[in-house]
Amino acid sequence: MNRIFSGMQPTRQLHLGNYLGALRNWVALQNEYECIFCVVDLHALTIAQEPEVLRNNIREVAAAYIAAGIDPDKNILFNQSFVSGHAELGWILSCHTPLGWLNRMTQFKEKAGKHRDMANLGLYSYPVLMAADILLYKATHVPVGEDQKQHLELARDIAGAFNRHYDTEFFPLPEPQILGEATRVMSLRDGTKKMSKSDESEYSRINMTDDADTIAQKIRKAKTDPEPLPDTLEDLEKRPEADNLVTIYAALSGETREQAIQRFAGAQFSQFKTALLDAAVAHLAPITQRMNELLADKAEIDRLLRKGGERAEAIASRHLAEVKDIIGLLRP
Ligand code: AQP
Repeated sequence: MNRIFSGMQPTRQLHLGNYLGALRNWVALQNEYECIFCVVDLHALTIAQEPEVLRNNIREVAAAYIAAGIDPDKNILFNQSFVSGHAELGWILSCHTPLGWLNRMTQFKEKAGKHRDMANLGLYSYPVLMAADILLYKATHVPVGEDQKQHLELARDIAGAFNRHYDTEFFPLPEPQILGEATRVMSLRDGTKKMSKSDESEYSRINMTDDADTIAQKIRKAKTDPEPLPDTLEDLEKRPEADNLVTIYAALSGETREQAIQRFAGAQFSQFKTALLDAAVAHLAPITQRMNELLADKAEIDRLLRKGGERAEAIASRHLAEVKDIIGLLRP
């Protein structure tokens, strides 16, 4: 059976990178797979959180999923901390993960920066918890943006190590699904840096909650270069900021990058940016409006998350019991 698991951290507001790199693909995939979509709130604890802000961010991410088109009845939609099996399997898998594998993770190096000794253990072992999230449901496919590819490879390695150690085929090796034109959306301020929730500059990203004026301002201020747009992908790829904006346009308008570059070959950025911001507003405005409607009834979001959590728990507890049998733990 093919089963999808994927999630997003409620660290701050979701942005266009999260949407184009992952969420939009989930919406399309929900018709082909059995899907489990999670708000990975335990992962959010790897950075300092204000309890009330975290609570609201969890609801906001859930609202973004639903507003973007995820059906909470058809799919399982819940927050990670509802199911304690994530943390429990995370511990078990951490005992099967050599430190050397974690030392290779580039995201930890980037996020920990120069003060690696001060980074918390959770940030370091984050990819093991992510492996547990996926394997707890024996998910076969994981739709993510390109930045998560290395973590997905580690999840496969951990699943393989577990299976070999216990001479079993218990865990499937999960396949990454990196789909669409915009698998790595870059910062609007620097075309060589990923668009990220944690970037200090608000102008580096378009948030899913931005209104039309804010989107327009951010796109107008987006970094570009002085040349008009080129007419080949080859020339575009030498210009990171232009490449990023054309990629975003293509993804929003449902074209390929090749089609988008043909359409705007020789255009000045002022003209292109008007088309881009129109496409961004047309695409995001209905989602933002729906999100705001959903967020007006927090109790209903909490109810949906609880309901999804109960469905997730039923699968997770069965698999965790099987893992305990395999590794020799006595069950209550
Ligand atoms: N810039 C991006 N382009 C394409 N996809 C992206 N994703 C994230 N940024 C981009 C994808 O969104 C999903 C959820 O990501 P996450 O919330 O787990 O955290 P992240 O990957 O660490 O994303 P951020 O926005 O950079 O968050 P912070 O700053 O908190 O670390 C994943 O599928 C991811 O690939």
